[in-house]
Amino acid sequence: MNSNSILHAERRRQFLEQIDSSVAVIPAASEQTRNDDVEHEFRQDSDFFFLTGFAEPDAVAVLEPDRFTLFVRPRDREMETWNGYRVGVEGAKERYGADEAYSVDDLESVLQDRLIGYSELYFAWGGRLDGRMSAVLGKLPPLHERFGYQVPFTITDPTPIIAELRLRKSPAEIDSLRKASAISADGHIEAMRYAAPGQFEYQVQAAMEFVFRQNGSMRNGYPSIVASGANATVLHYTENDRQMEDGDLLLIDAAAEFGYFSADITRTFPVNGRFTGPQRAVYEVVLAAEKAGIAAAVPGATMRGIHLACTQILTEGLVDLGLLPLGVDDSIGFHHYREFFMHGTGHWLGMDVHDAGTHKVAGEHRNLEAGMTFTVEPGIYVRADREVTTFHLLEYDLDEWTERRMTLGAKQARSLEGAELEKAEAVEHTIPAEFRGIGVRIEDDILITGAGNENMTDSVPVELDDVEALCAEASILTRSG
Ligand SMILES: [Mn+2]
Repeated sequence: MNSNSILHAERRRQFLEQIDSSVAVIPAASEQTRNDDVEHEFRQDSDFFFLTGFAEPDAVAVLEPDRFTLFVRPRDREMETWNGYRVGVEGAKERYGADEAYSVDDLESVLQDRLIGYSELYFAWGGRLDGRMSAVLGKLPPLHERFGYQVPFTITDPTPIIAELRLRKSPAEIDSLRKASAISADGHIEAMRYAAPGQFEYQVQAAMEFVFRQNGSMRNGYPSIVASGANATVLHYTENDRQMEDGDLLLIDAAAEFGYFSADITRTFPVNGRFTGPQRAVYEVVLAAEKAGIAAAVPGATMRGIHLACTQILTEGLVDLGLLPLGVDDSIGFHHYREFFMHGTGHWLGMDVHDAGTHKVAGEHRNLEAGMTFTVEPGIYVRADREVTTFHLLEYDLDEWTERRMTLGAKQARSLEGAELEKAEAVEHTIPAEFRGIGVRIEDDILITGAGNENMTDSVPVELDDVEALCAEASILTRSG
């Protein structure tokens, strides 16, 4: 075993400790057809990769207290000629530390035998293995009835256990995340140099992603958002097909993946290299809010605490800019800031850009610990098409509304929200024209340390003067047109 497979073996040991002499069946991801015999780019399921380090599709891992078994696609000369190399059964043992390995075609027969003797099975229903697992499990009760074999009648989802392990990053994982952050930062820096009026958003994307690849990242952590002008007010805009104009801001939310860990950076800068007055004013508010959020990110704090710190500063700024009708306290109590800042301040970051882990433990906001990594990303988005906005004078608990959205579903929750707001008094407020169509988000990747935090992505400038200076630098790449 190499050092990499030792890392995965240690994770399996930690996982097995949590499931206490039971057995777990963990499936890999499958390829998804794009069209005909062309597949979408494959990326292994993060939980599966976390425990195995094995990157091929269709595999299954079986974890027992004293045995690690991998089911893999068998070597097949013809298939490999067409579709690429397979590690195969022997390679699974030699290179991935499997005690035993089989062709995935033999899953049912081997698994049926393997599950006998256990009273509890860890397996997540709802995936591609459902059919094959129910076939195996359906054959077990008769063996119990006829021969008295112990078979697993309890089936437990292992996902929350793996999520807890993924939430706290080991030193090796932090190294990968730092590397992903550094590569992503370099890409953003190049994007600021490259962007210019007349270029298309996707051309800036290509310049940035060139740097990602050149610096050793095989793929992005998520689809790049390259949103100019009013596109920046669309949170998950990924068309990236607009031709940029003089005077636009460009919001880029993009990051590289390295060693199966993804960074997550957003920067917003002027396409022509100079912020206008209104752009500058909005940007300064978002930057101050981001700094307040990062300052609040210390051991023992909570993601909610960071959100409140950001929201306070952001709302003060929105009031100063004349974007809100009332004072700061009312704007927070009535959640009027949500008209312009409608998302959370951050999320866990790791193998997945929105990484595994709950925000609450036993109903309470989770305390931050050294080794946890997440984003801080306030934003202000002023719709281009809304001259007058209605602000309702209804005080409500954002936690309760969020919970209701989770339990009832967005559609039903929204209609309840609508009905409650409808009954409340409201004020109409004209949105100052100079701010309409401006969207600004600033996002960095934070690691909680023993003493406070480390901003892993602070090599991309955020101060207005530094951003303008960087925009004025020459790109390493040539522009077309
Ligand atoms: Mn993010």
